[in-house]
Amino acid sequence: MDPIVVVLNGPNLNLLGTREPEFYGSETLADVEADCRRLGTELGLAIEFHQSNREYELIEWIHAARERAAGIVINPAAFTHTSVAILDALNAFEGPIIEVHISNVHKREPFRHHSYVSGVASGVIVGCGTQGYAFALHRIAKLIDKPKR
Ligand code: CA2
Repeated sequence: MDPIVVVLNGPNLNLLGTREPEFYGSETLADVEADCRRLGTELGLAIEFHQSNREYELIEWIHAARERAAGIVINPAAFTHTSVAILDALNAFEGPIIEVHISNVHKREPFRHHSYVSGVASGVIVGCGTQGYAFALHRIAKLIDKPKR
C-alpha cells in the first residue's frame, strides 16, 4: 500500500480562486486537490486532502495522522500566525511536515512574518503559488525514502 500523506488546509482556503488573485492566483482548492492527487499517483503516495475553518478539526486530523500517515503537508492559513495548539499537535507527529504558503508572507504585513509552525516543520515553502503543494509532495516523497527527520 502507498504511504499516506495528509494535506491540510486552514481557514478561508475554501475561497481560493474566488478573490485576491494577486496573492493566491486563480486556481480553486478543488484544482489544488486534483493536482495533489495526480502527483500523488505519480510519486506513489496516497493523498488525504482536507480543509477546515475550525482549528479543532485540523488538530484532530493531525492526531489521526500519527497512527497512519507517513507525512503531513500543511497550509495552516491564518492559524500559522496564532496557533500554539496546532504547533503542539504537530510536535506529536513523528514524520516529516512541510509547511506551505501560497503567497510570500514575508512581502506582506508584519503579523504574517511569524509562524508558530515553522519551528516544527522539516521545510517551509513560501510564495510559490499553489505549485508549492507539488514541491512539498516531492520533498515528502524524498524524505520518507530515508530515515526520518
Ligand atoms: O499564503 C498563504 O497560503 C496563507 O497561508 C494564506 C492565508 C493567510 O492568512 C496567511 O497569512 C498566508 C489566508 C488564506 C485565505 O485564502 C483566501 C483565498 C482567496 C480569497 C480569500 C481568502
